[in-house]
Amino acid sequence: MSLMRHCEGHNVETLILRKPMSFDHTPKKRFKKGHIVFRQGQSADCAYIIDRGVVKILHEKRDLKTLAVLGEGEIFGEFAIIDGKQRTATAVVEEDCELTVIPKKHIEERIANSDPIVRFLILMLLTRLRNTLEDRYDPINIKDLAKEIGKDFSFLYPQKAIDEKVVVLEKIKMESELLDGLNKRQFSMFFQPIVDIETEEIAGFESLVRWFHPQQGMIRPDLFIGVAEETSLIIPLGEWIVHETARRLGEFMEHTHRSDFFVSVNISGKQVVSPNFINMLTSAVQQSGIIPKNLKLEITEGVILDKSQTEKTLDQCRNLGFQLALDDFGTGYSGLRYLKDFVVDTVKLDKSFVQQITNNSKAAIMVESIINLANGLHIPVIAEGIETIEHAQKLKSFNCQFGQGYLYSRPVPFEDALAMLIGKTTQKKAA
Ligand code: G
Ligand code: G
Ligand code: MN
Repeated sequence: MSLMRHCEGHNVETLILRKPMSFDHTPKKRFKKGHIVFRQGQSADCAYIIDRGVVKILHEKRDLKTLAVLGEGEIFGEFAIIDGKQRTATAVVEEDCELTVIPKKHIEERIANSDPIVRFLILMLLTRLRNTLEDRYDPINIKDLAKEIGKDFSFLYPQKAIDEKVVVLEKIKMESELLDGLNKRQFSMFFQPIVDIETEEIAGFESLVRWFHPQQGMIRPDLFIGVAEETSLIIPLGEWIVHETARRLGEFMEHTHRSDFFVSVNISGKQVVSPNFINMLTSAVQQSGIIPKNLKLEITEGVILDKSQTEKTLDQCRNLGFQLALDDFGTGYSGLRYLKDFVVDTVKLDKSFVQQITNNSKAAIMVESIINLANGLHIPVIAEGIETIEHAQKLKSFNCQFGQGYLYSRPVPFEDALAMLIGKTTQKKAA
């Protein structure tokens, strides 16, 4: 039996006498008592906000059970827009109404731009609600829902095809495991040497976080830093990273007498603008007994959130004696402005440029120009992602002072890094 016939079988004149409205883009609509604004089972093209009057929401399968009585300021008709399915119920004017029409497109656009997990949760909720209304139990197919929100979560599982596994919930799971992992000390800092390209001596290290997950083994930061940044987890994680890096820097300093030795630590944009950032840095310095000058803060231009707040805080860091490095230089669009307006101690040339200098003449010209520019400003350049001797030789011919990459060493645990430092030169392609 169709919903319509079922409804007509009931003796509710108002439902039968008046036709449902058709949508014609008028922003305001006025309706008399008894008018059917829309009917259960119809397709939906808008939602409504009640400016005046009362609207009753009825369910036609439950002897016209009243699901809700809505008044001024309330919204209705949004369910079917959100999940793109038919109307879940019928809306009848109970007291003369003035309604503002909210076009489907406006809601759809907001949903499309919202956090995929929020979208997923809303769709799940609506599916459950539809099940309850219809007194049925359709199992909720998470895979289909994931497809509906159209988001590719394969970045969490790059080794697996997206439809092999239900990955939407994996992201929420990861968030909770991250916090647990932090409490259970599953994180560790690795260190990748930064060398003087001319002498191949170690000038410093970049500290890079690793997560040793009890089931999944070692997880690389590009898989979880983004998740941590989307939540506020990056704040406690980032705090641990800074403290641990500072502690290890202290240990390195006991074995090297070079005052210009440094360890650089990646700072996320969200961390810089967190209210406790400067206190956190100074307490890390105090607890580890290091000097701020030996700690270099790597900031990626792309992650800078609140520009003026970020710049203010970075200035404070500079005044406290910390060094600043512009990470992934070349990939953003305001890198040059930062060089002009900021005191930058180091430029880290992104590996996507460096790795093309031997086979792409444009990349080579750009890299040489960036190095000349930085040298002209007396800012040393660290070229990232050096993998071959040819990369290194070319960079040397461009007067690039420092390099980092698999040619010299991969990121390694602290003990291995210390051994390299004490041995003074790098062991090529160490573990
Ligand atoms: O070490 P690996 O190549 O997997 O790092 C990948 C990226 O993850 C780095 O380029 C860096 O942007 C980010 N990353 C690594 N370690 C840290 C860290 O300790 N803190 C932050 N915020 N990002 C990190
Ligand atoms: O923070 P940043 O985005 O600069 O981190 C650099 C990352 O790049 C490090 O985590 C490191 O694991 C990775 N890396 C370092 N050297 C090389 C390299 O020679 N080749 C490639 N592909 N990656 C590298
Ligand atoms: Mn970095």
